[in-house]
Amino acid sequence: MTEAPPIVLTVAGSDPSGGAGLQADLKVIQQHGAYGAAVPTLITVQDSVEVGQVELLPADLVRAQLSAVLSDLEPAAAKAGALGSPEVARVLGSIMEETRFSWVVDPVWLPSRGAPLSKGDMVAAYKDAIIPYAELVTPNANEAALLAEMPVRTLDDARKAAERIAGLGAAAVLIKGGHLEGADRGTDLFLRDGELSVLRAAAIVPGRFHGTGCALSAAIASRLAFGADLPAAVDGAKSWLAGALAHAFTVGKGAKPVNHLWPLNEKP
Ligand code: PXL
Repeated sequence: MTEAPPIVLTVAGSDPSGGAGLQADLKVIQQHGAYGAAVPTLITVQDSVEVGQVELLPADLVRAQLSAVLSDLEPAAAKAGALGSPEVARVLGSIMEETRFSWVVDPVWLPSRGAPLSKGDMVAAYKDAIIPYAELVTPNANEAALLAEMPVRTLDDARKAAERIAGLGAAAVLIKGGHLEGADRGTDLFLRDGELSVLRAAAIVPGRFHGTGCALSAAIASRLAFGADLPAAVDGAKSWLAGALAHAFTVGKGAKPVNHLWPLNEKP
């Protein structure tokens, strides 16, 4: 008989081009050998070049989906990506408060390529309802600046911001340093139990990519689901992501998606 793999739940937006959001998360979860469950929060109209229309799903519909899944399946870990509205964030937060598995929270508010993915005061909703129940929050520098209410331009700023975000109740913080001055792409700042570390990527892969943050947070959640502790899950996910970037291929006219199925679809 087949042994059941751990279940990883993603709560995120739909990217029909398959590079980011829910579709990407499911591929990453599957590549890690886990079983993916997926609750959509919003629908984007997008291709590999840009995000056009964004339609937010009503909070009651997201609540109903979460109730159905969680009253039946038992995830071992979960990730939250784009939530779209403060109402959805508050619905999810009230559910996170009740769950006993770990949540990796990737605050996705402003994609770099087009229409905003959220409306309303997401920062306040995350601070009140989401961050206190997160095992890990993975903001980029811009999102960290909004959460910490300070400019985040350098690695030193990021250190201070990570401490402020931990002060909001997150068990750990990973600030993705891609755009920080004086930090290489792939250099992130990790804060856990008062201990700060600078994590560097195994390799820096040149190019324009789509869905890097989604892939990283889904990989961390998948590794947690298999029982890794958080520092090991973060390190392992970063190495895995370096491979997924190195093996990326073009699918359309815009940025390349990371290779979610790496190393599964490498030719021997
Ligand atoms: O990569 C951030 C992201 C997350 N989720 C959805 C997206 C995007 C970026 O385009 O569309 C649904």
